[in-house]
Amino acid sequence: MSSPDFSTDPHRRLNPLTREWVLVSPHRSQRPWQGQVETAAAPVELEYDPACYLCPGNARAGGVTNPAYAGTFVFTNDFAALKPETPDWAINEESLFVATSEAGQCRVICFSPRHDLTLARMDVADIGRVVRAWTEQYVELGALPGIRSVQIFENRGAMMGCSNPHPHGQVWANQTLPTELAKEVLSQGEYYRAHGATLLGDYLRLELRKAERIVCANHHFVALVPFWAVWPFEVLVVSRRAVSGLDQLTAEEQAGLAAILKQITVRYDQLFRTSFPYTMGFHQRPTDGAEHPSFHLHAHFYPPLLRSATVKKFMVGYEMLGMPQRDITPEAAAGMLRDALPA
Ligand code: H2U
Ligand code: ZN
Repeated sequence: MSSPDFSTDPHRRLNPLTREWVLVSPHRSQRPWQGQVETAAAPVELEYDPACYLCPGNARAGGVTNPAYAGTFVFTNDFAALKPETPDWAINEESLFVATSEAGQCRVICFSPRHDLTLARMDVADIGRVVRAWTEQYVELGALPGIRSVQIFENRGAMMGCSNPHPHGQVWANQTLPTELAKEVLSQGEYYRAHGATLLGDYLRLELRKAERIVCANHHFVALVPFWAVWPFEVLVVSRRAVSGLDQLTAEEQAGLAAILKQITVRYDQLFRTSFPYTMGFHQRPTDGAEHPSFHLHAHFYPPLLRSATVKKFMVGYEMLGMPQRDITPEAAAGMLRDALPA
């Protein structure tokens, strides 16, 4: 066996959180593109949009009027995918028709009353208020009987299916563990039992030593392009201290999280010279009452843009039928994000 050359040889990398593989084909980033070209999102200029259903004082699609809120604002999703009063049932016909009812709640969190802001354009103190709102929602929804997981996320940009440029995110809380969280609970649990430390804590220590994929860091959080990244400029944000949820962060760590979120989103906007689209969200311990010391709080950023603001990655062909694949290596992407801002 010869020694690996990550920058030229096609190879597979393992994601230890999900136990899924990604095919890395570094040489392919040179290929020409004559396919669909997206238009880069222009920044929103209006501080208040009378037609926006999230701006303070405006009527929402469901008919309710928003209060004249000044900070963050949380409301129950008017078109919730999950509802608390769902009747309880399960079917299983010969293991081929299997279904169970699913109860839960969905909420929307406005990050700011200002229609024209994004996390990248907000100041760190205001992002800190968003971190506290996320924490309150995790605690409040997680404490409800029958709620075993709380998923906090943000869809940013029309390309990611975001319905409105007003800065906002969502929380879905439900009875069972969604697929991605279930995979991470399993692998982190097994790792913890075998090694007596969290998987992401050990991984972070190695990444800091290698210093190849780190994008930015502060005293409490590190942002890096994971070794197993699938999306072109995917970023993983990991807490330096092994905590299992936002509720275990100290006030200083909350501020550290707010600061690193600003760092990442500003780098994205700088590198692509656009209001950068992504889906981001937190993975936290299930809220089933168990302690889950194996679970290490983190956030994933999944941006669809490839190379430029106008070329988007599609998960098609081999990726739908076989496995995910990437062209630009995580090492190269991390370097570009690092260089997007002066050190
Ligand atoms: P995005 O985060 O993907 O943009 O979705 C916004 C959510 O806001 C979406 O789930 C909800 C939609 O159901 N919504 C309301 O609850 N009330 C409204 O008036 C419009 C949108
Ligand atoms: Zn608005």
